[in-house]
Amino acid sequence: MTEINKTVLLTGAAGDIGTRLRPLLLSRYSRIILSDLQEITDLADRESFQKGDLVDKNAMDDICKGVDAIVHLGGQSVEGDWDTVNHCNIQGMFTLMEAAHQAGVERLVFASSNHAIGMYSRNRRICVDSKVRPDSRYGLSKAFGEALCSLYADKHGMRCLSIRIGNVADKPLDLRRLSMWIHIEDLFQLIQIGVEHPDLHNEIVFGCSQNDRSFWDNGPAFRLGYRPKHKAEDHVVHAMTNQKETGPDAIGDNFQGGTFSSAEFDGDLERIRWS
Ligand code: 15L
Repeated sequence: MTEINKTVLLTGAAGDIGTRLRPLLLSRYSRIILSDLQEITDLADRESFQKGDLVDKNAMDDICKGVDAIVHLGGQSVEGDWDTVNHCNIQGMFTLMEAAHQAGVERLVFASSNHAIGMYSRNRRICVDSKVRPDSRYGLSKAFGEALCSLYADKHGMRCLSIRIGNVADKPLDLRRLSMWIHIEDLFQLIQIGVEHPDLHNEIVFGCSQNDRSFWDNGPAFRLGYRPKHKAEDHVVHAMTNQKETGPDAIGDNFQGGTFSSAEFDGDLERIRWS
């Protein structure tokens, strides 16, 4: 891949997706700044590490200096209590965004999540214009992040891409993931669109590979040039074998968000199932 001269900041770099992304980012961009609360020591030549708490404005101001694009994976990546989700994903992302704006960072790629729309029935095929329907406090924080991107794109001219990531793994893990799995190389393709596409203003796309059972119409991603290479159906035996072991979830199996939707559920299943 041709290397291009850009400094990319990767937040949440020590996590699973961050670790998978590092070699791909290195294959394309000249300088990668890795940031996380957990120290990363196995640095490659063009990688550097800056420890930073997302809610620490001084640290974020420092980290954003000289950065062309941010790939924001950092924060809380699963459901948590409100204080945790609020601290990491609401206050943290706001602090990062403000620091990025003040430092003149041109682009931000936000790792949003399928859980921003997880209360949709699996019978529904939705598009990015469908209203948000979070399945958890975590999903709610991702909807906030998408709105924050909209604000900073419209008001401050930042170019933003929110990727509603399904599930990143080597293979789809179960029946639900056959609909929303994404291979890391396909995710990287979407990230490249966020970092490089000349006409990007603010877009939301679904982060899924070429999945026959997708719940999502990913038109905006395709219009931006996304051409996923990996297919969930190639791993159907693996996914269904795992599914048998997991067993049913009477509530979660109705919803796109799965166990995130069924956790703490005491709503009216009949009323929402078809809405
Ligand atoms: C997510 O947003 C989480 O970060 C990840 O850990 C998985 O739970 C994924 O969604 C999923 O829905 O499979």
